[in-house]
Amino acid sequence: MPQNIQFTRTLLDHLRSVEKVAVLTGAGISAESGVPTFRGENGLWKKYRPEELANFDAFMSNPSLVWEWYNYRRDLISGIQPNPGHYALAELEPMYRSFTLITQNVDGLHRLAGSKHILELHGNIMINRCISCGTVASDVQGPQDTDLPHCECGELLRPDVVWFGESLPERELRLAFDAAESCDVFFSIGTSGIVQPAASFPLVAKQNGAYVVEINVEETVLSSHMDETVFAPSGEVMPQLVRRLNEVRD
Ligand code: BV8
Ligand code: ZN
Repeated sequence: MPQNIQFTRTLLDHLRSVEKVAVLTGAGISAESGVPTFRGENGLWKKYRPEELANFDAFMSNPSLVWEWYNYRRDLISGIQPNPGHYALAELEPMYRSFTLITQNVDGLHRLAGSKHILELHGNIMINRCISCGTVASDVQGPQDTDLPHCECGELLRPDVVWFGESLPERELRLAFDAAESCDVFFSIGTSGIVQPAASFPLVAKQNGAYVVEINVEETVLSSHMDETVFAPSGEVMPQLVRRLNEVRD
């Protein structure tokens, strides 16, 4: 039975009166959909080393291993659905004049849940891109067995995600900073706050006067900087928050 979450009067009053809300999500918001996180107990980085898999040099030195890992994750993701936390964020969006959902996740679950204004900072795992000419192929599966997917130009295809050491997409990064700098309330949901530059957004929001709320099942490096932290699963917290806000509006 989900626990009854307590929200402060300050947060509820803010959310009933402000115009601009921004959200940063990480792997934690997809955990209740069955997607493993990166740094939790059975996190992906526990079994694999990111240096060996989520960077360009690793890919070029062993494309089959990296494709094997991404296919394993694609299989994991293709069978799952958004959870109540994703749906609650989609419900929240039209309640504000300006609502920006910044995600580090590559699983596409926010779009599937109906969110519209999404900034995918780290790309999308279901899309392939040519390492040379940049052609994007969204319906191509990775290699089965040994053959690696190639572009018409003859070069290798890679998953269209941002690897360590690679810069984030210009447009998404700029819009994310704009949102963090100008919002009235900023949520950090289900992220350990370790990966840069994404982890800087809650602090940018705070520095620009936003009321910053963290929703996580455990303390993170961001917690001490937050105005409010709700320690509970986002799939329970977010639907209850939306319900509380709707109560007032009826
Ligand atoms: C860049 C995509 C520069 C691929 C990912 C110092 C040393 C070395 C390197 C650096 C450094 N400082 C900065 C860097 C660079 C590096 C970095 O940040 N390294 C870290 C590890 C220190 N950053 C980069 O390389 C970035 N690029 O900086 O470029 C540059 C500049 C100009 C020109 C050229 C280059 C690129 C970063 C992107 C890397 N790509 N993934 C893929 O997915 O395969 S990172 C990976 O981590 C995922 O994208 C993931 O989204 C991201 C962040 O992880 P989280 O989402 O936070 O997940 P995590 O498991 O950590 O935490 C989950 C949380 O959820 C936990 O807190 C848990 O408690 C909570 N939770 C669990 N269940 C629930 C829950 N919360 C709520 N409810 C629940 N039910
Ligand atoms: Zn090509």
